Amino acid sequence: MAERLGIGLVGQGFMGRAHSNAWGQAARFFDLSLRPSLVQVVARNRETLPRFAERFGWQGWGGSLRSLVQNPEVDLVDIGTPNQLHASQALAALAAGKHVACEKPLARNLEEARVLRRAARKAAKRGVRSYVWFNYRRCPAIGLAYQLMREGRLGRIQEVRACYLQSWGGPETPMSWRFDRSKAGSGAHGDLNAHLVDLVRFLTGEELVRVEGAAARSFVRERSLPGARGKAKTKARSNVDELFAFFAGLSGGGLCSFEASRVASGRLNHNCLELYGTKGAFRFDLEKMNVLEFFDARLPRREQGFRRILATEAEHPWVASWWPEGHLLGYEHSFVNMAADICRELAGEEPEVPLPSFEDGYRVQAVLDAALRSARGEGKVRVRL
Ligand code: SOE
Repeated sequence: MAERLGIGLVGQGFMGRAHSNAWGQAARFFDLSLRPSLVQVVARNRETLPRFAERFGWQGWGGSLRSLVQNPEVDLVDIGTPNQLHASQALAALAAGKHVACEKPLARNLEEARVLRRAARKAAKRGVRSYVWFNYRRCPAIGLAYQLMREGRLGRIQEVRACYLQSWGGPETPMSWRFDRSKAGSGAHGDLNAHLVDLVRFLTGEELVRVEGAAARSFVRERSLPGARGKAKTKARSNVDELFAFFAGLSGGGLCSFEASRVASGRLNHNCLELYGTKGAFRFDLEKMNVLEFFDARLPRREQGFRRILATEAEHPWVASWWPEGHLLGYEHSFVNMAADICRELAGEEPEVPLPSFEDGYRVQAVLDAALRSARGEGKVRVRL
């Protein structure tokens, strides 16, 4: 009989749904010796929470964060709330001896991330684990790229081009926490460059050590307040970047460009990574998430060219737990794969691909922070790891 891993979730929004689905699906598709049990979900909106809990199969709902972190049935606290709540909620869970899986970015700024890293290191001495939902590590095509990189198939990485382009951030989008710097920390930068920085660190195995230059744009100054019709105040100030680009140097000597945008007209979820090494190259595009394009410079020149690998074979990471070859996976599978790997790691098994911890979350935040300082005029900024 498999043991259970009691999950407590905070938040019922986009990530609350993605994480609930992941915990609910993991044991249906993966053979787990530690199986998620959806114990309790808490969230601000108590009106919609019972329906949410019933739809996703939560055994209990409601109560305070305190009731959740004190619940003896809860072993892991999953934080799917807006950025401004991550630090207080993660600290409360770690202090209560619970494992934590927190949405990205880990924090709003480097100081918050430093406090969380310190708390996670202290909790780790008691066997408590901390994770950050950098879910794209668990797209099979990225998992394949990770494996090939560990085999040295690209040689020394000289150039990385990373962009995450969306187009939902125009003036017609109403105000939310994502557009308030005091709540989000930053805009597209912390939201999307966070994913790119994690993927570059993860795939190259190198650190980003210095930001060489950065620039940002905020195109939208105010946004309509949802449900404010007829009220005195109908608009709120939007004070985050819609576009943030920067260059950073890798510890191995290579140079990376990063570009995050919420106003790239026509781009819906264009998370695109290109790695260029001395022996080959990769290209990944989330909008074609099952494909890894691979250029192998070791082939005879007449046979060279970018190959399109459909990472849907049983040999590719996580795929054997899903469908026969060629049947494709989607966005939600990256979260299920991560939930399954967290269960595996907490059961003492070694996942095929490393899980992102609060240490990784901190190191991502350190790069984001250096880029913000560079964009504010500090020029070349060393990353404070
Ligand atoms: C932004 O819209 C967003 O939801 C990010 O916050 C997520 O991290 C990304 O996976 C999809 O886009």
